[in-house]
Amino acid sequence: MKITNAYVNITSPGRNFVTLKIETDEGIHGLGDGTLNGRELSVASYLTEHVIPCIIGRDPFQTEDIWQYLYRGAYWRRGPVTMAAIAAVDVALWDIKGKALNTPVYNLLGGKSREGILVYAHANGKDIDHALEDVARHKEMGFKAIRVQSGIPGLATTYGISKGPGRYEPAERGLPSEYEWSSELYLRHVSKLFAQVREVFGDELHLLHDCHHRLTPIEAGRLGKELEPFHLFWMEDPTPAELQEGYKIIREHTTTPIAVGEVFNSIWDAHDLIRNQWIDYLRMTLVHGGGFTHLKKAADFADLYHVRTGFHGATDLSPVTMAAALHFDTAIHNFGIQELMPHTDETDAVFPHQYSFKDGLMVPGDAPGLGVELDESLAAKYPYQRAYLPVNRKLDGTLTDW
Ligand code: KDG
Ligand code: MG
Repeated sequence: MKITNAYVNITSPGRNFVTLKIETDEGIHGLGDGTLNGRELSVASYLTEHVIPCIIGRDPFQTEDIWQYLYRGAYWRRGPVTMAAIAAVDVALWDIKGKALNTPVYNLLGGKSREGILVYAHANGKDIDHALEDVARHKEMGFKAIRVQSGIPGLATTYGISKGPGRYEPAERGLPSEYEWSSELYLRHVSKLFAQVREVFGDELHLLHDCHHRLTPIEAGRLGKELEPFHLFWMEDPTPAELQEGYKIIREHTTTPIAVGEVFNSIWDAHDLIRNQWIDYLRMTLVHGGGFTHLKKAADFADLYHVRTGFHGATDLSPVTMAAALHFDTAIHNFGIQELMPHTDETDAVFPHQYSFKDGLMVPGDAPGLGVELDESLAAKYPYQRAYLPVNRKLDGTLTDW
């Protein structure tokens, strides 16, 4: 089999998505996601200008060789744009392999290790009462694991909370908006939120929380310690992770499990975190971490150190990534949990898919390949619209991590 054609589709059914379609001489095609929130056109251009010309004529079954060619062959290694582009190719090729062999991708990754994938939902509210209502709503929908975020008294905006009545979406159309931040106000508030959630909902529910890279290591250690009585499933991205040994400080102060890595794009971003056992869950996922070929190696390495996966699954990861993640989650041994932030109905219509949710679990479906398609004529009705993630400033105006 030979790759005969490949092209990028950009569509915005509620938010922007970059999808690579690879076609072959046997009439089989595959899809890969290359969406990088707020930087979508860079990946599209990297694919169109630099990657697609190099893969035409190759055998789509050679996923390892093509991965190495695109990674080592570029000379310039890693980085979110490069790795999202490589991921788009890699995931599309595994989709082709599955379709050609008439089997779901999870069978090519080791077969079923479980019957259903534990997923966590997002509950949020402008204050604790509204957050509690949203937890109740998600519990009613069947979720067994729920991430809880709430507005912080004294701050007009914060991560994870919708500004208006609509659902929360991290990227906003137009140029970046500015949010405000105070670690002091936040730290005063979070344990009150979780004390109430446990009081109202008891001990059964798995609870998660995302600090979204805003604390220093010692602040994160303090927060983790304060949250111990509420036994969280995890505390996510407590501090930026470029300085991996920062996590040693957090680990020394708390037994609250730590998840990190949604902005990682290679195992080298997490090597020290894993081998020193400073984290419990790795969030780097397929679209930003180089696809199945690299993530399988990263997950196998993490398994040796008792680190499990907890893949990023926000709305900026397209249904192609969600399908791919569910195949991966089904097959690997050290799966932990999968994030689920549902897409808009328009997005689900543009990407018809086989995966489904029931009683707190998801399944990828048994269609050959990934079980997700792109309706290109519907996609054409939603042209790209510029959108950015917000930026964050401390109360004195200093720019900080969002
Ligand atoms: O593109 C950024 C979002 O995906 C991110 O803000 C969402 O932190 C996030 C999460 O945990 O889903
Ligand atoms: Mg996060």
